[in-house]
Amino acid sequence: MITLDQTRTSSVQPGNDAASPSGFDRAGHDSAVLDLAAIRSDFPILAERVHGHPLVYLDNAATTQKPRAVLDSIAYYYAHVNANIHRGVHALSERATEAHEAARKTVRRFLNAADTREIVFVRGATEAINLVAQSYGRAHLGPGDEVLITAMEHHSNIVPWQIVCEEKGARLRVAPIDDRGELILDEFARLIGPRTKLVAVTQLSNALGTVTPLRQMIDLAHRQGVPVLVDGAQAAPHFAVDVQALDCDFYAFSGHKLYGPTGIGVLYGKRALLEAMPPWQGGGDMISMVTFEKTLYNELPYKFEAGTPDICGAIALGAALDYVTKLGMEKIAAHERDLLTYATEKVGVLQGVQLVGTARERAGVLSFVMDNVHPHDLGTILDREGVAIRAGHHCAQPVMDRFQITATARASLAVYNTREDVDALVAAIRKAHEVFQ
Ligand code: 7TS
Repeated sequence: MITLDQTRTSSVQPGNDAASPSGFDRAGHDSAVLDLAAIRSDFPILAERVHGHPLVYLDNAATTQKPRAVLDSIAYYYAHVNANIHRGVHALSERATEAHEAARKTVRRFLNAADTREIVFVRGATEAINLVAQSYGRAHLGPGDEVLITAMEHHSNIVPWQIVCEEKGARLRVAPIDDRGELILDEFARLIGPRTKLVAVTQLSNALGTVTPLRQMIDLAHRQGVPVLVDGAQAAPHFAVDVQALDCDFYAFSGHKLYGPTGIGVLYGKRALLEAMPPWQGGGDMISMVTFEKTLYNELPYKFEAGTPDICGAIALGAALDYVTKLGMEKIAAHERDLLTYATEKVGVLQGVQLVGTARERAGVLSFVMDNVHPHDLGTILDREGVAIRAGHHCAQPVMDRFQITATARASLAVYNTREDVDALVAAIRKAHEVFQ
């Protein structure tokens, strides 16, 4: 078997788990366990300067930066492996196929799925959800049927359902959230009824940072025999996911928010469900036999992978998952929890600043608005200070409507962020406040 991850970076060397004697956790507050200086040196882009300032990258919910292990895996693939998969009889094609399938096994382990056939490579969370909507949704929805989502979904987990509901005469139901941005679980439970054919919910809101009570939601749906799709685009980068323990029926995530490249993502689906679902795209690789009269479809997961996939992307995603697994998802979660608490305390008390999304369970995301300053202007001023955040509706316009705002400024965290990054954010917000007063 070939391996594409021979370049192990310093932060993931064995025995490197102790707090750094120097660097970012000098005061022991960033993380008791992760060596943040070593981790940061794994990400070459963090050495960039922006408008004369060191880059402070706090737009990780949009996309994360990539560690050298991922960059090297991409370069190695095109220098030593590149060929099309599942079809060549030659050595390179075998190498590419083997590496691609090894990446699928890595994803299976990462999600703790029962079977590699349950792992479908797609372009990202958006495509994963569209796949389920177009395949499962079209097959199961009829007039008067319902799909239940929550009021904190990203557009990717709203619009695909609207499209299929419109086509089938089905109805989209929305479970409300409260003023903190928490799901109102009783209302959610009440909305699951005999017409509900699917529940599709986020595990972590990209606009509010709310972590949803997913186990309870899945139990409530399953009690009524309704399958559950989880949008894990924001959650999977921040804490360990176990699809068997969750007992979710589908789980979607994007590689690029998890330190992997853009253009690759994953749909996990329970095997029995995937087996029964029709393909959604036709083409090469998804068939076992084609005549003009009839086509037999390939076995799982290839039935859902028509055409030449992003081979290199899948392999590089495998490298990204290996990277975070070696760091330890528990340690990543603990570090980011500490950092979010710190950021919430520091930003929450700033003059003229209101946090948007104050759920008791939050991760990775700090959304806020500032008196008299549009989030876009705030984002621009922060950028001049080298601080990258996102401003806007975050593709979650219904969330903005719920809070009667049009946009927020959003700082979002990754494993390489430090208290120094948060301090830079705070200083830049203070500066913006001065400019606009
Ligand atoms: N679901 C959630 C919860 C998301 O936050 C996003 C992207 C998606 C789905 C779609 O992921 P994609 O990789 O298929 O595009 N969210 C964001 C964001 O918050 N800022 O930019 C993209």
